[in-house]
Amino acid sequence: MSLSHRHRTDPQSAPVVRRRQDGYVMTVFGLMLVPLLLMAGLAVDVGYWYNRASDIQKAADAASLAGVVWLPDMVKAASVAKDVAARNGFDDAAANIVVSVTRSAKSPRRLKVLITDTTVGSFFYKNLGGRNIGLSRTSFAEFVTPVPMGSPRNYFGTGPLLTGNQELLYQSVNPYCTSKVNGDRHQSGHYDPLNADGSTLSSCPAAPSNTDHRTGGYELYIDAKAGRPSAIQVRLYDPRYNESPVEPTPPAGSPSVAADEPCRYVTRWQSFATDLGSVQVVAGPIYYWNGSAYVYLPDGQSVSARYVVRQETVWLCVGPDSKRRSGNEDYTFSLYSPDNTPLDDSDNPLKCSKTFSRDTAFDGYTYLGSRRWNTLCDISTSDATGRYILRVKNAGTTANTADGSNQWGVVAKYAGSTGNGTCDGRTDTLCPRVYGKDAISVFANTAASTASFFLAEIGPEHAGKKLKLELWDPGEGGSTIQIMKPKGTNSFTPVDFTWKVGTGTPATTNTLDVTNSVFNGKLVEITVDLTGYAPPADNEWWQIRYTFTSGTVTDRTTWSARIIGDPVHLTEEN
Ligand SMILES: [Ca+2]
Ligand SMILES: [Ca+2]
Ligand SMILES: [Ca+2]
Ligand SMILES: [Ca+2]
Repeated sequence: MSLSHRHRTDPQSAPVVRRRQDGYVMTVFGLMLVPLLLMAGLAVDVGYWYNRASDIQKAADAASLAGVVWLPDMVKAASVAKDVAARNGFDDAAANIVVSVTRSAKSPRRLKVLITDTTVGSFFYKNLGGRNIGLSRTSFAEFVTPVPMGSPRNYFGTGPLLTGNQELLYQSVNPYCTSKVNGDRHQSGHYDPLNADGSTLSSCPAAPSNTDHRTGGYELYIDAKAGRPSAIQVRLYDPRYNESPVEPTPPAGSPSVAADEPCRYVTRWQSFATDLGSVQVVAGPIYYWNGSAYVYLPDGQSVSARYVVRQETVWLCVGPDSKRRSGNEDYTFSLYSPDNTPLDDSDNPLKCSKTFSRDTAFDGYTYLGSRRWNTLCDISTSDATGRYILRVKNAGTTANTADGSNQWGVVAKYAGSTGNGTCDGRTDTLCPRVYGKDAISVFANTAASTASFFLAEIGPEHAGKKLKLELWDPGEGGSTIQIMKPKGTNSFTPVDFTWKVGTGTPATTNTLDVTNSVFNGKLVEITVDLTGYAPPADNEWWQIRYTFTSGTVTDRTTWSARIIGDPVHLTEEN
């Protein structure tokens, strides 16, 4: 036992075994060396290929992000994308590099960049007889443009002018000194909640105290399409701020006012004697409605303590403006051309501009049954194609008496068109659409007790995201407001939404209760979940629906819409 034990531990016999084992290891190692080397080499190669693919992906991402903002200008988008790819090491001009830039078939605002390196080398694979491999990476970038608002057509703010297709709202910009409580979120200089009852303004600071004030005013876009058949005339309806009627002057004291101007309901101050026994007539025009005499305060007249003053709705056949006090305000309308920096609207070249004072004359032509028109300028067929910016703002006059609202509208019509030249961008690809950019300031007004207005265009590419709506000062005197999504060519259905005011608790509903003017001077923030959203192919426009039990929808308000998320971002496409 000991021998065998000793034998087994015989120092002379051990090397034999060891040699035998060493030989075995050497043999196995020798046998495995090639695959080991191959595997090690492959690991190095795979690592290299991985890094190379990562570099290609990064370059494709950078290229798609840089190019997408130029859509729909595909030539420019491709040029910028390829330039950025080249600067990241993937030059389309190189023999082994292909940079393909195309517009996504699924969204006009999505750019696809495909970068291929056809001859990615290797350290081992090639030496073992392998060939250079090709590596490709794709990137999709999306550019979320501001949500078009207010109108799918080539006009916006024509009130009741278009018989049979009435918008029933005007665009509106209040004088700078009109308190924000009266509905203008971005052009009122200050916010004095007391002013809603007609009290004298307590202040109107030169530097705006309204934190939502926008120095640049409101912005709209006008689409000038490639291949347009003639010049686009940009016509402004009643751009000046002046309530006085155009001829014929409504006959004072007449119960039925005749005028060729559109008649409308207006909210204005009504003065009664303190005992309410008889009507106190203040010097100035008198209009009749429903058998009672109503007056408005003429220039220079201030509200007297002798009167009980309250707001009433009356029917007038004068221009659309509402002037509660004597002050005047100039308004400037400016048109800017498309340029090379599509993400920045502040640097576009000025095409034309006009400032309208109280008595600026209308141009004198009759259009849509009215003579209250001024043509801003034409966009000729040789002018730049793309999105023109129309900017409107008040002059910022700091007279406390400038209190009211300047209603206006715009039509962008082809000079060569027949009839009234109106068109609908949903069915007419060459239609020079006019629409608000991110915020519209409007005066909704109809004799009906229920009315729907075009709110915003939400394309199917926004499915799964969230739509954020903001309604400033909505619905005084009304009952309910609903947000309607498109269901068919011309049909809509209310959506559920979450809403809140300030730091209030969010609530979910499909019908916002606005009774008792609960949102006077307040901002209602609404969020709509677009999960599963799939609009009909021919209608991506949402509406806002008002119901007033009193029988007359009237609201001076500012609406905003945007899609939550980064305006330019990478995305996926299946
Ligand atoms: Ca209000
Ligand atoms: Ca620009
Ligand atoms: Ca006006
Ligand atoms: Ca309002």
